[in-house]
Amino acid sequence: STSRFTLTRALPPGATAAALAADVTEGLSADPKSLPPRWFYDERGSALFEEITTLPEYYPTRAEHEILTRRAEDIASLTRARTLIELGSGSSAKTRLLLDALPPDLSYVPVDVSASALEAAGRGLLADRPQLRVHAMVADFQGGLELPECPGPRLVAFLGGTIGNLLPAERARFLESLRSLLAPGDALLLGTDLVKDPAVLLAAYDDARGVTARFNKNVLRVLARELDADCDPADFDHVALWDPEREWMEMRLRARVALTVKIRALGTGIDFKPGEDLRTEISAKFRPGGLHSELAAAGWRTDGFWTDAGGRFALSLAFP
Ligand code: AVJ
Repeated sequence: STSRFTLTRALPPGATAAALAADVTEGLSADPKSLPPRWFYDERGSALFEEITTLPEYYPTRAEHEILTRRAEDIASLTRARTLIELGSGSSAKTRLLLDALPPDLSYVPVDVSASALEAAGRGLLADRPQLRVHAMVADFQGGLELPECPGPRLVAFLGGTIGNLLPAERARFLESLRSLLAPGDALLLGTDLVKDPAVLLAAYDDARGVTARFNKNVLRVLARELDADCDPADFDHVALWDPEREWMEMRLRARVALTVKIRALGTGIDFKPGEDLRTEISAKFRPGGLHSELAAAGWRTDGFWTDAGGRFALSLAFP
């Protein structure tokens, strides 16, 4: 099965550390302070996210799974895809639903920043699929993708609602550059969380067992390990809030007291006032009309739009 698995590194070694240093330098000296959410996902953070997806309050994963269960066959026949490219591949439960509806000799291209996640997921999928080929790509899909030569039509899946982690301008740029990468006949399957009762959203981002709080604070451990920072997770509170104007959830880390986070690798210290926030994530929630116009503005024609029975989450199928 070795010949059916290849792994390409589109990220030069050290690129990740340099990107973290740049994000920290920029985000922690800004006012208000912020960090991009991609830094949550080291091994521990990825495991905590997997745990979040099983919590009673965190509905998006189950809602999206419900839609895929019902619609995978439609997606396969509407796209006739021979290559599936999955951005931010994560766990493979949802991937399996798509793979099982697509042709058995499919080329599967999972794209992720974590080589170890790609290895584990890729090999697991190959085990019971003798005709599948996996071309894993270590890449940061926000920084311009280079896709391997694979048969068309190609279906790009960007699931989970992760597009909501981008600011509106970043989203527009991302959707445009993705479209320019694809050819006529290729397609995009986009998962988006929908606007709903703020109480439901707040519970999903601040669960009773505190798993999301641990996930949020995990970024402090990443800073401690990668940049020799001396931050103590116990000095911060987990905060989830709904922004009704911009219709996004935010996660923040709120300093309990005045403190200075020394970042030895960068030779700096970051001062927090008591109660000062560091924004660690936005997670935008969409309305069908707004989503459709964002896709159209980036040159996509939406041909499929499906929600779960509860109307909580949506999958859109769009063509360049
Ligand atoms: C994996 C980015 C879709 O935004 O809901 C889970 C991450 N943050 N709980 C999301 C997350 C807080 C999740 N995404």
